[in-house]
Amino acid sequence: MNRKEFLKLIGLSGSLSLLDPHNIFAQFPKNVDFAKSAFGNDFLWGVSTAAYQIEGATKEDGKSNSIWDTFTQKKSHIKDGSSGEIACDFYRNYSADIDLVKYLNIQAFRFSTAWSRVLPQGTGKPNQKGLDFYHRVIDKCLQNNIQPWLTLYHWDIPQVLQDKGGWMNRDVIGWFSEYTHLISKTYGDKVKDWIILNEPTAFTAVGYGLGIHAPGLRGINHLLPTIHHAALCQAEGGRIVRSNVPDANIGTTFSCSHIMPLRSLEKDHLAVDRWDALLNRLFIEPSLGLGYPISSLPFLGKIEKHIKDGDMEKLAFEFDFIGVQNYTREVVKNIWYIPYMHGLEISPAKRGVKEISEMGWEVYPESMYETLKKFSAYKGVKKIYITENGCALQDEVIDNRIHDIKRINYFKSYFEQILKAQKEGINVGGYLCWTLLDNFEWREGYRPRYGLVYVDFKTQQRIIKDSGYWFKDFLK
Ligand code: GCO
Repeated sequence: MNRKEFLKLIGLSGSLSLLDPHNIFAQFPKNVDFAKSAFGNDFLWGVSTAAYQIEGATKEDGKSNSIWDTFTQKKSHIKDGSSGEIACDFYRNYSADIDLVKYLNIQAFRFSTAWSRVLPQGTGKPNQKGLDFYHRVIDKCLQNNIQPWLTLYHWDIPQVLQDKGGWMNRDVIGWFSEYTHLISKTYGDKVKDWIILNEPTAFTAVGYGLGIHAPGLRGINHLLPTIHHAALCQAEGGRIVRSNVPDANIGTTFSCSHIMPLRSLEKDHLAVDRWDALLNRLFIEPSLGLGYPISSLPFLGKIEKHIKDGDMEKLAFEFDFIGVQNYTREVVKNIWYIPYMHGLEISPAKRGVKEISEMGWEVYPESMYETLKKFSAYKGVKKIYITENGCALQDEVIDNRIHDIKRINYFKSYFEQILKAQKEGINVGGYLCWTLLDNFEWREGYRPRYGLVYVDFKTQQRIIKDSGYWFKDFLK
């Protein structure tokens, strides 16, 4: 089969066609390039970050410990024994870093507020120095004509609240409501784009189910109440921002993966259904009034003992947009002895896939199109922003440059898929790249680099990568 036949087969004929999209690390064909205008003039281009991953200053100006400060004290929890104690020192470098956002022609800067910086006790007396920091960040964005996008929760609940059970304790609804009220009242006159939770499936399942993220708890007795309370906070946070910031654009984000069966066997398709319920449906469907996907994932049924009268209605909130965060696909095989899921994701390496990121994730551009198609199919979804997407690489400095052509090709091949979705009428409002600066990649530490800008963590020097210059040129 020749290239033309292959492209026709996978429906990628025409001017925007690629070489074999699974081999995007090949030199990108020169005759294909994207003008920003192809996405529409009101398409928003941004970049996403998160407090614990970039700020550092974890004990400064009154900030108390978050669960990640505690979790990283045990060196073995993180693959390189590191922590976010310094990270990118964004707490001090925020002004120059936001100047970089401007220099790269990026229109929106997504950041998260650290709950333990503004409410060191979790609730009660605010820490003015913490509040003042985010005023400085927001004001710097506005001075640079950059839209600040504020994420309320990016995984860092204060340790003092975790000591009372954290997300497992139903009191978290009150705690989170107080925090959301404070932040939306404080910044609502300057911030119009709000994200309530970042990837609830990730922080609940990985932190309270598998135990490999903070707070390091395992088992469904920790996981199920956590899921329900996070889902209630997802909607309650929306209602609070809605009432405090009447002109707000309110959304929440979901980690999303395109899931495919390893074999065309009924039992592998059923395994896909179970993984899809956990990875994709678990939090969006309650927010749409559809309840939890228990029929596809029977063990979820035990969540019902945590549901009180009126909760099911309270799970729903009419978001203005949803944030889709897609990087890759999962390929799943039925394995009966795996508890609860009775299936496992078969790694790209085991499947003989060559294009793998530094996270061990397959580069599979079609996952973006399939994810956009899937989530836009929900009746209640009004608009989608891609609030995270990017490629982790090792990145090497050569003569003060980083020639990360693989990351440029990653962007182009995923952009191709966004365009394809838009052409089919899917309402995608923008793309916020993960991420501006190389930063603390949770359990992976600092090895996987995602930034458009390289960070030398010994000197805190920033070096714009070739992908950063490409982005700047693309967005000019
Ligand atoms: C996530 C988090 C980010 C990660 C990013 C790269 O989606 O896991 O929101 O904090 O750093 O996704 O893995």
